[in-house]
Amino acid sequence: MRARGFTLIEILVVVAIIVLLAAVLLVSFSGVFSKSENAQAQATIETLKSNIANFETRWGIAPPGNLNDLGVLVGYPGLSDPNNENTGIEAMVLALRSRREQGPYIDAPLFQNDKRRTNLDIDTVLESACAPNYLDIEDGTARDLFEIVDPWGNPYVYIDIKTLQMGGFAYTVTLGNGGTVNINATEAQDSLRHPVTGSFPTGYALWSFGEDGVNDYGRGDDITSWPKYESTDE
Ligand SMILES: [Ca+2]
Ligand SMILES: [Ca+2]
Ligand SMILES: [Ca+2]
Repeated sequence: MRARGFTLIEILVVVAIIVLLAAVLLVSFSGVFSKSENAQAQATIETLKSNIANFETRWGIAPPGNLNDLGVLVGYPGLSDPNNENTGIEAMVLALRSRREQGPYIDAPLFQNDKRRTNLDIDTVLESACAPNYLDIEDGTARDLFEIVDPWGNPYVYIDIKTLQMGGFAYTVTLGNGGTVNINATEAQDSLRHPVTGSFPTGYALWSFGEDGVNDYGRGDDITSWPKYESTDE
């Protein structure tokens, strides 16, 4: 019996199997990655939900979703978003930064994470509003009107329920890629109303546009602070 090498066919079969395995692994890994981004987005929402709950315990209401209402709440009625961009999340983050009533409430690791905390529309809050008798923002910290962004670089959207019920608001969300998306009251009210009960999420609505970067007002692939509605019309 003489030793023989592999035939060409045998080698080709082995190579084909290796290529197939690599392809399968690649596909399943990319699935894992997008799943882990969704999980990350949901985890950030859960963190903010618990921060909001702490604020709510002390102040009796969820953080206002616009700077005018936040100004009224802290006794500085002149407060407003200088550029009408990213308004909801900015007001919420600013409220959670207040040291009043045993704040700040915002999760420190989240707030200190430069990949999660940005200021895409480059705006600031008035210095006088940061004083101890108003917002009481920690001395020496930035006066930026920060947003918290999802794993795809887009700001979360936040609307408190009073603002949602009142309607009449409209502002722009600045996306991570420089694009913009309009948020308006009528569309928000239509989409955030439960298709069967007709009620809004309790207290506030906080959502990510999801992997597609398109605002579905909490439907589609969006990631939400409330239990997502079963789709009735899709
Ligand atoms: Ca802004
Ligand atoms: Ca901003
Ligand atoms: Ca979406």
